[in-house]
Amino acid sequence: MSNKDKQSWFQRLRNKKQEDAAVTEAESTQPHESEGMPPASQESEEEPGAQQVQIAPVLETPAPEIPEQDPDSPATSGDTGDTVEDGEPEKAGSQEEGAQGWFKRLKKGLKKSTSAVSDGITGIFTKRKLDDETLEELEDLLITADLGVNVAAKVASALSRDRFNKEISDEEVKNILSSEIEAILAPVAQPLMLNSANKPHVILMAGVNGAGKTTTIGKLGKKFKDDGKRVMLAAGDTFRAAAVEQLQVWGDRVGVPVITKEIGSDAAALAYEAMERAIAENVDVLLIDTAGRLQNRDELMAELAKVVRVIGNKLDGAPHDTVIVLDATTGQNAVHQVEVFQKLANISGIVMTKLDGSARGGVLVACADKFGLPVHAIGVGEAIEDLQPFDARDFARALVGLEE
Ligand SMILES: Nc1nc2c(ncn2[C@@H]2O[C@H](COP(=O)(O)OP(=O)(O)O)[C@@H](O)[C@H]2O)c(=O)[nH]1
Ligand SMILES: [Mg+2]
Repeated sequence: MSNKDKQSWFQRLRNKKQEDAAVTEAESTQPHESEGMPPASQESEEEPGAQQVQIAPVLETPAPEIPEQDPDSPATSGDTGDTVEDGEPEKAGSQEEGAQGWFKRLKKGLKKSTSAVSDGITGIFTKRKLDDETLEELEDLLITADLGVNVAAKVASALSRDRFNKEISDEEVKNILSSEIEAILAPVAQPLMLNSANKPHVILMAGVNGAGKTTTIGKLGKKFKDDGKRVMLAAGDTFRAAAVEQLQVWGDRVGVPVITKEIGSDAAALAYEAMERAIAENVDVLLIDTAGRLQNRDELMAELAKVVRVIGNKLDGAPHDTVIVLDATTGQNAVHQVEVFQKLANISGIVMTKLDGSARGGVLVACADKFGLPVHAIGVGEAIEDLQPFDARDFARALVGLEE
């Protein structure tokens, strides 16, 4: 495998990070259109694949509020998908800030989660000692911010190790907290790597309806295409007409083929057809969408198992990645979703979306701590550039409100 093959778009984006500072004023003020769910009217005018991936622009307009799902009932609350397609994509064209690095973009996206953590710490540690009382308050704060009981305890013990009964500033607490979070996140920050020996490299996207599967497939498809890969998408959520259409729109937009079947047809049959075509057409990467309805778990489990079996029969070792897409606004429910889907399929990694609309971004730390699964990417908005490679240090520092 050549180095170029090994280099994922994530790594390239990472390299681009350094270049962000150099983005010119002219570039940064140039409007760019919304990528969330492109209106059909734009499709005809747009040359597929012609659009450049923009790295730096940051949206001035606030991210749309994502309604919170009921944390106690993942089965029904996650199923927001059918209405999702009607949602207005984020208006990205009007105003953009000047040259901004990834960090600022991430920080902006995480704003709500950050203020939950950062303001709380300042509140607790202003002119106070690190004692049992403040430690308990800190633990409560971290649990409330969705980092999980285990992470909260770890942080508290790290803090008390050498600072107990001493005065400590909020800034010091934030630094220690961010180091602890970074240590938890570093081992899981692993980009989605395509292996060019896999023809095609098959990625199965799982997760509850509304989590961001289809959108993430569209964004990844665009990035891979821009990386010079032959990309194919498969509309494996055969249950919902809107879901198939939504993927088709992304395919047209990105300029890559989308394999579809009639609504209600067997997802495994669709997967089989997609595999055949992908192999015949020498595709590099096949991204397969799946249904996310959990109302009937047995049915979904059987369907997913069959899809996986069919894919594996067509190509040894496939699917090469089975990625669960999680919606950060669901807080602790995201942890529960991983548990559920691990029983349904052999989950190999995580993408977490909607960190922008959420005050519960800390759940990513809880997931990392609990499952140790690779976190491939995070979504901090609806634009293509808002799907970012996951960087442990950046995330940890942004979350607790520190500078880069
Ligand atoms: N604000 C925000 N919205 C997102 C993000 N990722 C996805 N979405 C939106 O979430 C909604 C549901 O996404 P979709 O891909 O249809 O979910 P699916 O049912 O899992 O396929 C869509 O309106 C997306 O545009 C993100 O990172 N930030
Ligand atoms: Mg979908």
